[in-house]
This record gives sequence, structure tokens and C-alpha cells, in this order.
Amino acid sequence: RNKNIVITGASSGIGEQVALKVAQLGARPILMARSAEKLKEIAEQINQQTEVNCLYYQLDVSDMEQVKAVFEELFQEVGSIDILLNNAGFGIFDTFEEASLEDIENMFAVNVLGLMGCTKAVLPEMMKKSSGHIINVASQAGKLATPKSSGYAASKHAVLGFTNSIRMELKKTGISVSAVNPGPIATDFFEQADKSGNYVKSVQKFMLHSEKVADCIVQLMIHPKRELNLPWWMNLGSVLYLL
Ligand code: NJP
Repeated sequence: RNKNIVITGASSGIGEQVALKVAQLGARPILMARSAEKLKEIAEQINQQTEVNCLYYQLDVSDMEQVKAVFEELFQEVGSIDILLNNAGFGIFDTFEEASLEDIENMFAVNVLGLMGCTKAVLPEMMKKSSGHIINVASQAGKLATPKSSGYAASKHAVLGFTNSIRMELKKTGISVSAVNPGPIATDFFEQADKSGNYVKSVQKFMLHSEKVADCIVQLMIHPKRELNLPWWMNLGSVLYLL
């Protein structure tokens, strides 16, 4: 309750569901994404249905100037941030031969550097008060690589490497650092990731619901731990895709 929780990638999928759930528990979600219209609708829904005053900021996390400016404005507005959920991200599934270097660069700009930029923006204030929780949404693709996802898997491996490294650095500071590693989830993610629809077709019956994943993330916020790995059978989707 009464926590300020920044959620990047809050305009759909997991981020939107986490925002709705934390607001129901009395914490204030602070929504960030590029689609201001969608954020406005979600914030209005939260403000109508709960007691909290949900805020939203239009932000492209890959634009470091924007990241700096938005977080400065946010600190002026709310003073302190308790939890940062670094959730903004996307994937494009192609063989490496077909993949464009530009797509791979963009995935790294959002999934890795965007997440690092947001972390850098909240860290000084968390260090000053010796508390806070940084949660990075990585993926099982950051642990198990699968074919046709070399750029995405590499970006999520980078997220896990970063997460594990700063957790050690921040060990005695009172700041918790967690990674979330889901398997395939039925969200808008696949509209961009899997334009052919073949991946979704092969893993559909094993897909998670974003609400369920959001429940697990809310539990992680209440009881911080190093990693949230969703149950093994949820990864069957990725494994089947290999067959
Ligand atoms: O997907 P989706 P998910 N700057 O597409 C935002 C990971 N994951 O909820 O900017 C700022 O519904 C975008 O908003 P907008 C995945 O890698 C997923 O599934 O308005 N925000 C939207 O709100 C990602 O890290 C699966 O377009 C940017 C959000 O990101 C996280 O889960 C499996 C942005 C994406 O929401 C949430 O994805 C897994 C930018 N430049 C991990 N670019 C899965 N779905 O199967 C995008 O293991 N966003």
C-alpha cells in the first residue's frame, strides 16, 4: 500500500495487468510507454475504480534524453519511487540469416539499454534512502536460447547478466534486484514477434495469461527474491517449438 510503482511498458500485456492489480492493493502505479492514449485510458480506469491517483508519462525508453527528462519530472511530482518494474520490451523472431541488424539494434536499444537507462534514473534516490526494488522482466529466452530468436534471446541474456551484476553491487544497500523469466504469454507481443503466426500456433496451448503472470509479479513485489521463474511446464511451448 501507498507505494509508488513505476511500470514501463504499461500500455498493454503484463505491464497493464500489473498496474491494475497494484492499484487494487492501494499502491500507486506510474505508467510509462509510447502510446499516451492507451496509458490515459488505463489511468482513467484505475482512478475511477480505486482510491489511488494513477499517473502516466509518455516515454520511449530507448531515448535516453526522454528517460532523463521524464524521471526528473516524475521525482518533482512524487518525490520518491519504491519499485521500478522494467517491463518495456519487444521481440522479432527470425532466423539470424533473415534478421536485420537494425531490428537487433532496436531490440537492444529497448530491452537492454532502455532498461539500464530507467534503472540509472531511479538508483540515486533509492541509494539515498537505502531502499527500493528493481524488477527486470527478462525471459526464459534469457536462459534457454531457441532458434529464430537470436537477437531477442541475446537481449534477454543481457538483461539477466545486468540484473545479476547489479544485484551483487547493491547487496548491502537495502535495494532488492529481481529478474522475471516467463515463458510464452498471450499478449500483443506476438503481433510483432511472430508475423507469420507459426510460433503462436505451435505454442498456443501452453501460453500463459498475462493476468496470471501479473499475479506472480505482484507477489514478487511483496516478497522480493532473486528470480521469478514460472513453472517448468510453461516452458514447454519453447521446447515444442524446437521439435
Ligand atoms: O507484450 P506487450 P508483453 N518504449 O506487447 C512497451 C517480456 N516477455 O506484455 O510503447 C517504451 O503487450 C509497449 O508499449 P508502447 C517482453 O520481452 C514477454 O508480453 O505503447 N515502451 C507495451 O506497453 C517484454 O519485456 C513474453 O508500444 C515500449 C509493452 O512494452 C515484457 O515481457 C515472454 C517500447 C509491451 O507489451 C512485456 O511484454 C517473455 C519503447 N521503446 C517475456 N517498446 C511473451 N509475451 O510471451 C515497447 O518471456 N514498449
